[in-house]
Amino acid sequence: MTKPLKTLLAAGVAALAFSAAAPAWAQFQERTIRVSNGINADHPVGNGVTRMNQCLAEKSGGKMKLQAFWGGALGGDLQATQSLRSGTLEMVITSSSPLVGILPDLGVFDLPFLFNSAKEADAVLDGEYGKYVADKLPAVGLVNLAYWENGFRNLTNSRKPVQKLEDLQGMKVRVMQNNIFLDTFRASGANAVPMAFGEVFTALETRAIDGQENPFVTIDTSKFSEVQKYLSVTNHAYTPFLVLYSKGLWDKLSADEQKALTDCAAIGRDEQRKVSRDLSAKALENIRKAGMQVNELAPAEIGRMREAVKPVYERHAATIGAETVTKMQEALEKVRKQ
Ligand code: TK8
Repeated sequence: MTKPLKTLLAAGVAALAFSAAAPAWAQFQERTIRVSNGINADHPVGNGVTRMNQCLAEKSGGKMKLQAFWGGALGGDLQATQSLRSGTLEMVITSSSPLVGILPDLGVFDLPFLFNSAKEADAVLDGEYGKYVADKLPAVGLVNLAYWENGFRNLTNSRKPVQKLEDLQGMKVRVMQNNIFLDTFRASGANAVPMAFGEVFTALETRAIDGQENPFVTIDTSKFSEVQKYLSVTNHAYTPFLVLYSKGLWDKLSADEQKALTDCAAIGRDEQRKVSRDLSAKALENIRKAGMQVNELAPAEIGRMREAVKPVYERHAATIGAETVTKMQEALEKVRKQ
């Protein structure tokens, strides 16, 4: 063996030995990842972010950190998502609903009374179907790390108890910036007003609008009980949170960094969903204690609401995408058989 070859080989062996002995976080850089949130820090998303952060610290040897901003401090959900697309912000945790203008397929999650239980939602979102939708996001400049939970949505208002469909007649209800929610509430007889989440509290307080709809934990942690009197348990839709990363910035991460983020988002998700579900009953209790009147709706009335909004499915199938809707129906059938 010639001397230069020997030296080369030795160097190669040394390099191999070095990489094998190198700490697992060698492929990580110091990164502070900003995360925009519309909700407040005491929402279960806060627990999820804390858990995700611990996980990232372990995997990256303390190099990767999430820095969360709350209460829309970095702008509304849609605005923050656009910042991800232009590569000026790393992450946002948002309901999928305001993003239908970016990816119409996301509208599938807004179809009224789609999921019957959290178990169904988990199975569909964490399974093949969730991946099918998430795979469409890179084309619009976004990467979904996981589906977290906002939850089943319920209606609040300051005017009167809503116990049946007719009570909604002419009521000014804020909906997310989303045609399916708009149509659902119009079909129910309400005067639906699309609005960004950050403007809702003030709009309720000044009575520019009568009501809004969100899950118990969001109603509670956003203090809507201070400006709303009546709550109707409608469970009319389940909204997932998307944990989104900017595709442009994602492509600049190492494979190890990407894997850590994906793995830790799933660990954060499990914690976030657990807290969300544990807290839901407590949130309802807080809402009651804050002086709101809670109305459970008779199953027959919920049935009438379901009937009234049925045409929404037909009207929006083409916009959402026929394949996306059909695949959802198939996924649900499969889950319901299990
Ligand atoms: C929070 C929103 C909110 C959503 C809405 O950022 O807009 O009503 O339900 O929870 O994503």
